[in-house]
Amino acid sequence: MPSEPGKTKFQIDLRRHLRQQGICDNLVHLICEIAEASKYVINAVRTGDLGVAGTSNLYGEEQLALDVLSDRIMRKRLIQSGVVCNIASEEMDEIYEVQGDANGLYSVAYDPLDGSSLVDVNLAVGTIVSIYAGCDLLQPGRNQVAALYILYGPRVSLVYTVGDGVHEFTMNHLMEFTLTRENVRMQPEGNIYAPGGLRNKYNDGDEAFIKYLETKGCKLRYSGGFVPDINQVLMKGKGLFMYPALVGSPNGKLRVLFELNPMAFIMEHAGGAATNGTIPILDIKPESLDQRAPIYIGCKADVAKAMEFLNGAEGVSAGNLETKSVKYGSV
Ligand code: AHM
Ligand code: MG
Repeated sequence: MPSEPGKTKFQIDLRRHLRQQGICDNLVHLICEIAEASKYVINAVRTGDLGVAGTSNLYGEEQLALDVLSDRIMRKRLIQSGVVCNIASEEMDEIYEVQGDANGLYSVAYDPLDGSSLVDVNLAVGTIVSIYAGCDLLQPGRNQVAALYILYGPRVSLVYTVGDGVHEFTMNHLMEFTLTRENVRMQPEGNIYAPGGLRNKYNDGDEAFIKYLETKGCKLRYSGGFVPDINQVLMKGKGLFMYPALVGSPNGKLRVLFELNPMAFIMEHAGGAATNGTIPILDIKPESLDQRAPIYIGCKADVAKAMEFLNGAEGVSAGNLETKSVKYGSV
């Protein structure tokens, strides 16, 4: 997309860029409100209480004070936006109904502070957001009208798509998001890999795939934070992130609604791919808010290669999770 006459692309702010996308005013407003909320989240990350909240989320995981605070910041802003009907969050047990009339409104699923356990060791974390038209949140990710994430690293960046290219904005000294990369594109294949999960719980197909990547000379680049790990693959335009099925966790760890769908939507619109090992992430029909799935996401050829290993085409079988659980005991 061309920059406006008289303006370099570095001077284009988020609202102006969104308006150039030809989307409706409500969606522009919603994304800008989420961007505003992120300024309070980053303030909480930088200065907030690092302790536990004393509560747990719907996965039974202990919530940190930062998880709860970030969730409240996001939820309040979404409610007050006036353009949202339903909200789902990784930190809430059920859907929060803001208003019943879906006409012209949006529903939002989000992870307010993904990787929050990394804040106390000062690693990068992020907010991940998925947006649908209307009230239905349990629909395939392909129906998203927008997806974005905000990365809280040495700099704060926001990456979004509304289905027409993927664009990166960076927060400046005035806390405004200005355009830094337009139409981010993935190369066909890459040389970096970010493998999540304990490797001694991998099945034979995933193990063989990792050995293939190592032999090929790919660089290991894994931070433990989904947002920075995906952002690296996306901004370098090459490589792959995976969080596979594990012994004792056949659906992996990451959640379809809050983590996988928005990242898969962004990755596909940048020319990459995302699969659960069988079908594209975006074609999964979620049945519950807490649904998880394995994920392989990044360059098309790398994702296809992972699937070849998983499906036995490279001479190994993926179906050994049971024998592995015997080998390693109950996990
Ligand atoms: P969270 O939503 O509870 O923060 O968990 C998601 C994070 C991701 O950022 C990361 O990819 C993954 O968990 C790492 O998990 P683990 O270290 O447990 O394998
Ligand atoms: Mg998360």
